[in-house]
Amino acid sequence: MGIELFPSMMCADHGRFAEELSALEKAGADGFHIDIMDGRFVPNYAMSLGDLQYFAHAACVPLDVHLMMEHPTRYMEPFLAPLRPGDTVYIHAESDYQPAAALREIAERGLVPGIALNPGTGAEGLKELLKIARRVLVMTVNPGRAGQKYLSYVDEKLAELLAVKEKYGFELELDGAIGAGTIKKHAPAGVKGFVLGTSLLFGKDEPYDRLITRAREAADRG
Ligand code: S6P
Ligand code: MG
Repeated sequence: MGIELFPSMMCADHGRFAEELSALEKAGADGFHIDIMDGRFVPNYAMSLGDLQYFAHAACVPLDVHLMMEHPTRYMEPFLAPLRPGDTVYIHAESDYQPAAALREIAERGLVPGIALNPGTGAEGLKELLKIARRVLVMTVNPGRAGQKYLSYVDEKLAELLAVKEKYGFELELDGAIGAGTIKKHAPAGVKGFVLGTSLLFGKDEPYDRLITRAREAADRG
């Protein structure tokens, strides 16, 4: 099953980004998930613009940039500038009066436009955005922190989005408390991307390559 696995670099060792990047690429990571927080849309800060510039410069695989910021139409530009064609940028549907305009700007720069949805945001009313977004990031925890519990009520919305993903032409990705059981359940249903944080990848006693291989096997066993 062709799933994509994105280590969430806010969970990596920030004092050893070069070693982390190299080990995760060797282990088969499909891209790096970069969490950007503004302290307003979510009550926290994660990776910096400098971190994003470093990964855009050093990574061989695509970046998966998750903007948790208010009004991305006004504030996202510096975070788009370092990116390479094919990198994905997710803005939150809840974060702007004009999310469609933000998605359009991302696409016009040759980047992949993505829409992220808080657990409390339903799929109803998103039809027009789904026509523009090429990827949808379904948050399975309330954004702002790593190490939370998976919110299983989100599964109903996920099923609704899976049912229309071919019609509108987008891929689905899950972010928040992703373990092998989640991958095993949702990959066969058609979820393409999974963000890997402390639940499956970071702070474990096993090497990254073994953990990533096991995550892929979970998808195949589903
Ligand atoms: C949360 C952020 C996520 C986390 C990820 C951590 O605000 O958007 O990308 O980094 O959820 O994974 P885990 O397994 O610790 O929940
Ligand atoms: Mg994220």
